[in-house]
Amino acid sequence: MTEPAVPPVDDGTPLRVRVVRADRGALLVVPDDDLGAAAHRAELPRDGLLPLPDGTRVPPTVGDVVDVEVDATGAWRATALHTRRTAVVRDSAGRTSLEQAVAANVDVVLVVEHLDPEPDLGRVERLLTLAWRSGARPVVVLTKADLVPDADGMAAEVAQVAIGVDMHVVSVVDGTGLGPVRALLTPGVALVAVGPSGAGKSSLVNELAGREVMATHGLRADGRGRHTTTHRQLVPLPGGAVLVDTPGVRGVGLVAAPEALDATFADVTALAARCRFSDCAHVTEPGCAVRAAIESGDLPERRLASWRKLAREAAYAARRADARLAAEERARWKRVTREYHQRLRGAGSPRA
Ligand SMILES: Nc1nc2c(ncn2[C@@H]2O[C@H](COP(=O)(O)OP(=O)(O)OP(=O)(O)O)[C@@H](O)[C@H]2O)c(=O)[nH]1
Ligand SMILES: [Mg+2]
Ligand SMILES: [Zn+2]
Repeated sequence: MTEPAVPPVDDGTPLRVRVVRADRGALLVVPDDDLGAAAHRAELPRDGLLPLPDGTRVPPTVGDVVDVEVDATGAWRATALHTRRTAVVRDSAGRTSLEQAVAANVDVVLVVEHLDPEPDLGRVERLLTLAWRSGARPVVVLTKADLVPDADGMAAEVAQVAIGVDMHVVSVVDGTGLGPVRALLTPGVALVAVGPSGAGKSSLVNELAGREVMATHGLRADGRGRHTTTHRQLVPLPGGAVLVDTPGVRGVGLVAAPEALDATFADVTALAARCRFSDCAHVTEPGCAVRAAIESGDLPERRLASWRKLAREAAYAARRADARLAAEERARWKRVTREYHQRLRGAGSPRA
């Protein structure tokens, strides 16, 4: 991109940088103490992975703190990854890993959902679970308030599935609710916006940045459908906060997250704790507090169904992760055994 805002390091001390954008072979990075500086390219090792302090090698993601060194040709090379304070992680069907880190070291996850068309409560629950699991604080942002007659009434319905979560109703067209969102942007804070394609994530990012950083659907003239944003990018905002814009996804796979599910479905878990049987399945058991709440209208039936669906999915992801671990362990033993036999052959016949 542009010239580095910092002098290249040549005394062997690695430079601490933040990842603005992560592509296959290289990163775009800015100095960790000057996130508004011009981004610089940093090469990745051939396998695209960097070691964490514990030795595991993982692909770096947007928001990661990385060490870079300058090689003889003056190129920046990423050498190591700092431990992630928080990580937004989704299930990935990829062959090389089961999980994909969407963003690292964020403080707030903005769950962005449109009011028009109608908000999808199941999606909000799913993204809230993703947010709770990340270790960052979830905040719901309902967009396009200008397009609906009763935005607050709709927000009240969404609030029922966003327990203990702050919510903002906004419009970038008439400026509704932007003040409270701006109030989140304190110096040094990092946010990530997640939500469906067309929800208005990039529009919000541009509004907060005060300039056109990300392309939005409305500006595209080529008539192509949705999925305007195609890569994740960390955008510096006025006042010293940063915000990661992400491409909208149709379905975000959940990774195993029992505690995160408990947080998202705090109402269901609180009721379940009062069922007569501790292993109550909330179907026909006597003394089921969950069924009682559904019958009295205190708990929407869809809430239980939604909780079941996500819990099943998380359990499936956990089993798959276990199976993968087991397979890796078998492969490791195969390798160790083969090497042992090769050594034996090389050293002649083994002694007892
Ligand atoms: N009326 C109205 N339209 C909005 C608002 N916010 C965004 N839009 C429009 O919604 C469309 C999609 O906005 P984007 O910001 O590109 O949506 P996105 O979430 O970034 O979508 P992807 O990049 O595909 O994930 C654009 O045409 C915007 O102009 C709003 O508050 N009110
Ligand atoms: Mg976008
Ligand atoms: Zn029960």
